Amino acid sequence: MCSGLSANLIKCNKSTSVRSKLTCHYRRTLIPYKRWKEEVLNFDPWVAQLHDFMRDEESDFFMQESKKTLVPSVAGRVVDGVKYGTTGYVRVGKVAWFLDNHTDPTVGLISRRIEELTTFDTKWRETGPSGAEPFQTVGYGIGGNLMPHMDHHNASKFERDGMMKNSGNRMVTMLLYLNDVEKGGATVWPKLNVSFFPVKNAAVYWFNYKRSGEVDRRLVHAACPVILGHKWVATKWIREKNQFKSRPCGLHPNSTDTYLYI
Ligand SMILES: O=C(O)CCC(=O)C(=O)O
Repeated sequence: MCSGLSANLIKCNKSTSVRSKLTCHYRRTLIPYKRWKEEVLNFDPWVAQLHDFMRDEESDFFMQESKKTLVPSVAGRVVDGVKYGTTGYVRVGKVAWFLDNHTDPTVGLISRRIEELTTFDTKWRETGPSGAEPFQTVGYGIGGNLMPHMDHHNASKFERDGMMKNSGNRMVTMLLYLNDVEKGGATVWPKLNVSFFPVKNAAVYWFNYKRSGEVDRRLVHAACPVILGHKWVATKWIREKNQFKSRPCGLHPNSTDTYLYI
């Protein structure tokens, strides 16, 4: 999957009815005149790419600013007796965090852009329920990767993490690709046979939870090793609780999302 070959082959072999749903269209936003170019990578469950979601200078800002505070990722590791992550996966890469009230307005601007697009509350708040986490950037060097995992936290983290109690779990993942990678570094969803190779300024998003509130395990994903160059991404994890108006629980376990119909 990391080479992209099997995913391309499978895409071609998909039935016409499935392929007909992999559309490109303009996604409406909360701002009446604003649209984003969206390409459906997988219809059910939904995984979609937004073309040119960022501007060069915005992506460059995140990359350059991250370098000042990067620390090795703890994902999948045990640090001071605390286990981070849901399973035995490990990330080989470095991370930095950006609060929305960062002195540079770019951070708040991109957060608001995601809010306009998704209609979800994307604000991180120091106290009380937050709509989302601060941005996390990840820098992967050659060989950098992240093993297959789901993004939601497990129950034990739920109990000890104040944000989990106040804001709920990670409902949506929005991945922003900050640079082009010379070789490797695809994000892959093995159960869906989807591979996405980093494209500077693109964003990809998906729902980790079904509308029934059940974790959607089909969305297990991984970051393939970088073979040549570096890879930089920024992630916004949108939390569940504050989205109850925009994405209410479904009336039956298989309720789908109305956003699928543009
Ligand atoms: O870097 C990627 O392509 C995926 C990152 C990811 O899955 C994560 O940070 O949870």
